[in-house]
Amino acid sequence: MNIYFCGSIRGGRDLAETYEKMIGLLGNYGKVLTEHLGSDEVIESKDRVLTDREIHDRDLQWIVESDLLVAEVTVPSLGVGYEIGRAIEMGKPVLCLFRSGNEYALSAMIAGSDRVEMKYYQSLEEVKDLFDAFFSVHAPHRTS
Ligand code: 6K6
Repeated sequence: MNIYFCGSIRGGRDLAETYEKMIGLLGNYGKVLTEHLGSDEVIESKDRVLTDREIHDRDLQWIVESDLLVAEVTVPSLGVGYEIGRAIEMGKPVLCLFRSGNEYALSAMIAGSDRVEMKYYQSLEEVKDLFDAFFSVHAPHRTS
């Protein structure tokens, strides 16, 4: 089970710690192809050596290779929105998570899409339950 996790990079890193924790949880269900999203240090060092074209093409290829996509959508990010749209076009299951009770507003293009599973959370405990529910539908016979 290949999992593509999305979280804001150039859109802002306010929730980087949350991304790291979510990536840790997702490791219980499969291989997270975008593990670097939880670490500012890794992003900083890799950003210097890859061109934007290389990042775009590699990430799109990873979406192709993924069984599903999980996106933390609280901090608005063009890249995350783009990845969600591309994954939908490819027919991948998409789970979007928005942390309630913060200063950010969620785009209607995500909140209003019937092609994503839109979920709201406040704690990581809730996220665990949301992951269990999502993977029990989309990866019911997983071995890892
Ligand atoms: C880090 C590690 C390797 O290369 C880097 C440099 N930058 C990026 N690396 C990987 N994915 C990226 C990078 N920049 C954007 N993305 C993708 O877009 C990620 O998959 C995120 O989900 C999303 C973030 O988009 P912005 O618009 O917030 O940057």
